[in-house]
Amino acid sequence: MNFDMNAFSLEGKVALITGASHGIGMAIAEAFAAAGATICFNCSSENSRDRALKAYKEDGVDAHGYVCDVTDETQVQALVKQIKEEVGVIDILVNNAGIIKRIPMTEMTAEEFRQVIDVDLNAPFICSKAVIPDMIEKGHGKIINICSMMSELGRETVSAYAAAKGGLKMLTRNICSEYGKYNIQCNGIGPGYIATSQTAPLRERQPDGSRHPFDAFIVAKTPAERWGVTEDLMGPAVFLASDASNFVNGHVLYVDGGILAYIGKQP
Ligand code: NAP
Ligand code: GCO
Repeated sequence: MNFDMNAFSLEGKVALITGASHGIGMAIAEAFAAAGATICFNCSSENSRDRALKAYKEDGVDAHGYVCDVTDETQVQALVKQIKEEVGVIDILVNNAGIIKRIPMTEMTAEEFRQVIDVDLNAPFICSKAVIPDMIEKGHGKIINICSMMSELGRETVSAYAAAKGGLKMLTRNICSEYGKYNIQCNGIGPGYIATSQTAPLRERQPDGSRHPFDAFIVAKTPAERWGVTEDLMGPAVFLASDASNFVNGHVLYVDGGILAYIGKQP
């Protein structure tokens, strides 16, 4: 029996990566482009989109960029329709757009809680609902939800984020359950602690020039003894977007340097 390495190819596929103006989403988009996909991304402002388009072009990626608030179903439905008309039917959706608010729960307002749930959980529902009908008609589809270690663990000040990412793990399993029969695979990627703008506050140098305590904590908790970088997510994302994973469904692939498996270095 021969294995065809083209199983990892994304040639001819149209991918929408939400929130891919920088960070993890941009890395995933660039990996998909390297694998042959046509890249579409959205973000929340024209400035962000235009900066991202310039960055993609500098990296040799001819991306299609859109401004669309993923929490607004009308905007998302219009985005999917516009991409279908301008680029083609979306074969791969990555629900990457996300926010976090680090506030002790008893100090967090209900509105702040709702804002995080809206972007990190309601939006993946809205975006997935928008692309699934065309995936059914086409006979295949890939949905990748960017979950988190907080899909499994809690920690102080991230109650809304953990609730959202825990829910996103179960939404992943439910899309698998409901649409697997249409050859749609919905999986999650659970990044560990990755050096992006979202985690920058956790890595800032202290006034005395020393490392942020959380920075040292994470390195001690990670068997790889380092923070992740966005490049670490590229291969796993291409795998889950490709035909090589057509019998993988409802799974969350943790890309965390081993944190979830490790009790942590003895102090
Ligand atoms: P990031 O650098 O903060 O980027 C977030 C992206 O989401 C930006 O492109 C932002 O667009 C977009 N976005 C936010 N709200 C939006 C909305 N309402 N509509 C459209 N776009 C919106 O984040 P990141 O670190 O790359 O994280 C990306 C994903 O990975 C998130 O879901 C995050 O929860 C998850 N994650 C991150 C880590 C980590 O350690 N960094 C670990 C696990 C999971 P603008 O540029 O317009 O603001
Ligand atoms: C935090 C971090 C984490 C990471 C990520 C870990 O404040 O604990 O932001 O939530 O972003 O989600 O997987």
